[in-house]
This record gives sequence, C-alpha cells and structure tokens, in this order.
Amino acid sequence: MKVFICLGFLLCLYLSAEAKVYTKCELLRIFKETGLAGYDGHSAANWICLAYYESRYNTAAVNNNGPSRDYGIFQINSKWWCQDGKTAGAVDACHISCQSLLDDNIYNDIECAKRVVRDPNGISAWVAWRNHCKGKNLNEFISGC
Ligand SMILES: [Ca+2]
Repeated sequence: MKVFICLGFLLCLYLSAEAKVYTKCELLRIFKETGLAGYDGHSAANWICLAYYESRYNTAAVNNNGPSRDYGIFQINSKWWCQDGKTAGAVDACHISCQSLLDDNIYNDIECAKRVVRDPNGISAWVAWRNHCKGKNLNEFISGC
C-alpha cells in the first residue's frame, strides 16, 4: 500500500511538472489575471502574438543558440534572465531556473517577462515580436475568446 501511494505521489509530481500547449484564450485569461495585459503599455494581443511566434504557445519550447538557450513560452534567454547551469557568464536577472520555464505553470514565466520588458530594450528584446507583431493588426490573437 505504501508503495502504491508513493508511486501515485511521484506520478502526481511528474504530471504537475509536465509541459503544456496553451490556447490563446487561456493565455488571454491568465495575462489579464496577472496584469501582463497592458504591462509596460503593451496590450494582451501583443503578448499573445509574442508567445505565438516565440513558442507556438508551447511551454516545452527550447531553442539552442550555441552559447546560450531560450526557454519556454516566452523563449527567455539563459545568458541574461534564467540559470541553466551551462551558460558562461549568465546573469540570471530573474533569479529563476530555466527548467522552471518549461513546466505548465506560466506564472513565474510571466513575472520574468515583466522583468525583461522593464529593461531599456523593452518588448523589442523579443525578435519575434519585432518581426511579426510590432505595428500589426493583432485582433486575431484575442478574437473569439
Ligand atoms: Ca514556469
């Protein structure tokens, strides 16, 4: 019985740490709830567009840039923002493990994204936002929710 309970608990831990592909409407709800919508003057649609082009809303997304890596739904970089233990000269300005940017809980990812956008580069720190979202009609990212 103890073994069964233990296995059940471990399975639970495993599931809670699993990645997730969000929908735009789930992101809209969470971005409103956390105040990311409108944060630093950027509407929810801008943040959803950014997440779409960075990760396709998939929290498991990792992109290896060679010297550093981008993690999670906002593709947050290990050189400046998170700590992955294998990036030379990492700053870790969000004080967060990069691994925790890959799970299904995006609340800490959002706090880190707020930290990123407060830097001088602002939301332009995200190349995908500059290339695909800046100055565009972004209604499709919030319509139907
Ligand atoms: Ca997370």
